[in-house]
Amino acid sequence: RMSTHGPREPPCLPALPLIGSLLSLQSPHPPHVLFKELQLKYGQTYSLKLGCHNVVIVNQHVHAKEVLLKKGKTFAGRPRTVTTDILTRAGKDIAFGDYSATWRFHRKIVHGALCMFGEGSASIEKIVCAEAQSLCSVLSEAAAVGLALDLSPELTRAVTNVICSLCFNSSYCRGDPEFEAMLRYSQGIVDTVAKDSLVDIFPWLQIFPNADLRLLKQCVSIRDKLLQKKYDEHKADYSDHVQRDLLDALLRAKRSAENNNTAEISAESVGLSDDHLLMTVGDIFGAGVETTTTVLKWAITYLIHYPQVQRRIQDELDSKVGEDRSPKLSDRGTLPYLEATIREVLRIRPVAPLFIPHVALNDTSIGDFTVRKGTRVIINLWSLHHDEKEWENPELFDPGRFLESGGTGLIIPSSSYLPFGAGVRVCLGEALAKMELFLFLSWILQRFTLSVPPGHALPSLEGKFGVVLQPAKYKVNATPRPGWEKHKCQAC
Ligand code: HEM
Ligand code: PLO
Repeated sequence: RMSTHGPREPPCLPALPLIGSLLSLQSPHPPHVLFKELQLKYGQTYSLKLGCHNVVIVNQHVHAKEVLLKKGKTFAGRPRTVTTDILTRAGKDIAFGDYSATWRFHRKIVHGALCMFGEGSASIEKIVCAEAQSLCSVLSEAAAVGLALDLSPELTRAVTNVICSLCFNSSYCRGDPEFEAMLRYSQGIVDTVAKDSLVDIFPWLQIFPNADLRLLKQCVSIRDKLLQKKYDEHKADYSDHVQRDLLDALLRAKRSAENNNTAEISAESVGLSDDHLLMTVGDIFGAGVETTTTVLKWAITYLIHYPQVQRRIQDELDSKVGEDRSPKLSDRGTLPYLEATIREVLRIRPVAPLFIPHVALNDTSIGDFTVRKGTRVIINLWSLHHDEKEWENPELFDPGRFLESGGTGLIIPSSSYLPFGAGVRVCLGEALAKMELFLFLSWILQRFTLSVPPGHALPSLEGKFGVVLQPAKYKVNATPRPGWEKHKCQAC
């Protein structure tokens, strides 16, 4: 028996040879909920074995911040798994790529490009507003004929076109077959990648026929063709003098490394191969679409459940923006209740409830527990955002918790709140996502009141677990608000 004073490992779930703790993980609940419940028995930080891999689960914010911030570099690794290797050509992207010089270099280029075209630039605001306009005219047309809509494809197209402009300087019209194909392959990927499915735990299972793996490979091959087409088009009319988008920024970095023919910084050695470039835009494109769309869908789902919240946002819009003009980015500071609502949606239904697993690059520790090199660390954001010690009534949807008591100033009432992660692996799209969420929601709510059609049940608040936590599909009535009935389709 180990001394109580010496270094000790986190409490471990029962584990058998070969299969590890799999038997203790059988549950009707999705993993983030199960991992939250297991705290009662094993404490806030515990470990388990998935196949032969040691995994530590962190359910509490002090330990989470130690992993992400204080020891960020030590925990900046990513595991290689069967499914993410298929998606990213063995980790040649940013999100699933392991910590390395190549990874740092790509992150830096993308960060620079997003700053230049994205965050805070006037052009991106114009792009988002044009998409919001087009989205609202689709809602108007549907309302005019009394049609209830599944908003998912419309929201996805709006969000896709924003990231499409940033990545490829292009966009899709309604019904574009390439867009329809994208919708299908992307859902296929979300349904099958990186959910700690059995093949990711036991790679040898690949040798057996497996429907999920087949679907993933099919979807990835369609995606790769689309990315390759964009890449070839860009290469064909690339110029050093104009930088239209993210892909141009990546191509420029590649050219400059190639011209700089010294041995240390050749294009290959810093990881600027065609594969790397393709996988990096693939990441930003995929993340740009699936995350923001998912949050918009959750926001609308909650607004339908809580009409009083919807009304209060509309009151705020009426008094601060009025009905003679559309909302702008510069209105963000004057619409705190909308901002608080967005924060609350990101709390109660985090897009990535388990983040992406981190890996310890050296022997290290979390709190008093020792952690060996190679251990996978899963931050359970669901536990952080539903921690009863940190949040009053955590299951309740209440944007008011992000407002000063009585006042209108915004606050973050608990440090157990990390919707975009933190540190070395923090989300690259946070600023862009927040801009889009603000503009799309303010445009929609200025013009429409959202509800389920009479006689329909309220949409489920239970998410479908995957690499992102998605709400179920349902139909929505968008009723024009007084003064907005007259506005017919103007944008198309
Ligand atoms: C990573 C959240 C939107 C690009 C992440 C992580 C989270 C997150 C929790 C993982 C952090 C970790 O593993 O420690 C969100 C949320 C979004 C959003 C809540 C929307 C509201 C976006 C957008 C983009 C993006 C729009 C693209 C422009 C990325 C990338 C990574 C990432 C590339 C991987 C970073 C790395 O591993 O180094 N995001 N994200 N995200 N996000 Fe986002
Ligand atoms: C979404 C489906 C796309 O077809 C491919 C893709 C690429 C990047 C992934 C994204 C998917 C899901 C959300 C991820 C993103 C990278 C960072 C982001 C995992 C699988 C988050 C929230 O961590």
